[in-house]
Amino acid sequence: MSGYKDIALRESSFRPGSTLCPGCMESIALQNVGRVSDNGRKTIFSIGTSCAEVSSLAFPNVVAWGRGDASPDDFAKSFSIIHNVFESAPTLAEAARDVSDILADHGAIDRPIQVIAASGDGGALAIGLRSLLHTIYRQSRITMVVLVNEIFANTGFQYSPATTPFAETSTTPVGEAQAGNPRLPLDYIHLCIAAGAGMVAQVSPAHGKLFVKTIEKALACDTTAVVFVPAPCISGWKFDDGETVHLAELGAQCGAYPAFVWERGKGGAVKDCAREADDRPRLEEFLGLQRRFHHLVQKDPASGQFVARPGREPDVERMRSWTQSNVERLFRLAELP
Ligand SMILES: Cc1ncc(C[n+]2csc(CCOP(=O)(O)OP(=O)(O)O)c2C)c(N)n1
Ligand code: SF4
Repeated sequence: MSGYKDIALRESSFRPGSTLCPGCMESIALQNVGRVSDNGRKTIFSIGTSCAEVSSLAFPNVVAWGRGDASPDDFAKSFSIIHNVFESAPTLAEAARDVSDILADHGAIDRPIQVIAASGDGGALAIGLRSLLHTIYRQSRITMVVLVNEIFANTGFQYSPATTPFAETSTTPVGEAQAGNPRLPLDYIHLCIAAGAGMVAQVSPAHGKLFVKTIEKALACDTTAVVFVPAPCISGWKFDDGETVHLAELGAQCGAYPAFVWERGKGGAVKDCAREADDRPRLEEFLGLQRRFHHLVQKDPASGQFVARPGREPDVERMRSWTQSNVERLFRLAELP
């Protein structure tokens, strides 16, 4: 394992020039993944259609990937990226892994190659869930990074299987018939463990060192490692400039998406999120910072705190009980060997 400072000073393969929204967590996450993976191994990166892809690979205008001035002959610095359709990032990564391994077995290359795939939660958990589960099931030695902004952002902010209950999206509107998203999110961490992943984590760059160390561990995993990155989306979640990292941290601490790292054979842990609700930050503060929950909470002028809107108390209580069950679920999953 490398030192945090050493990693922080590396050159990232995710370079300036993308057209991701300013303040997008995906940009921070990819910059960090790009730094950790600058470790002396050739990297093959497979990315499915998503904000991160359309905003960084609009050839020939924007190609925000690469290893800068590295000589094309420098194998250790070399970087390849495969753009692919929405649902196929893990499958193509698996193919790249297999070809690399065959070339290594036949002596055509003498250095290890690392293969990383990335998708949004729509790509990985809706249309691409089958691809992801089968890549895991086949124990392909890839690192899968799922950027979870909880929506299909680049096609118009539709809900996904990762959308938080009650969130307003373009396909789960707030109205008389429903108060935002009526569904519970898919239990995707459990699914990946059950499918046979070697490592499953949920962590964002708001947990700086933990994020970097988790990506480093995932790259060293000898089967499929899946890292879900909670990714506050300024345009879809509708929060103020400068709140991206704060929201990522608050959401983790209040139980909406606790930081979690699990390794097969070793078990896991929930980090920076208390099991008891009273020991966590108030859920209303997390909701109040995002206009996708404007129908649930409002600011109390007297206390300056966010509180349930009159008549919405039962919905906020439902959110609280979902959050508690979410936290309990992760503590239980952490105990799996
Ligand atoms: C087979 C297929 N269906 C639909 C689309 C259109 N499409 C492209 S990106 C996208 C949504 C991506 O959502 P997500 O994976 O969550 O990434 P985000 O845009 O949120 O970053 C959709 C529906 C497509 N490219 N291919
Ligand atoms: S729409 Fe959301 S996920 Fe997409 S680039 Fe903007 S902030 Fe990032």
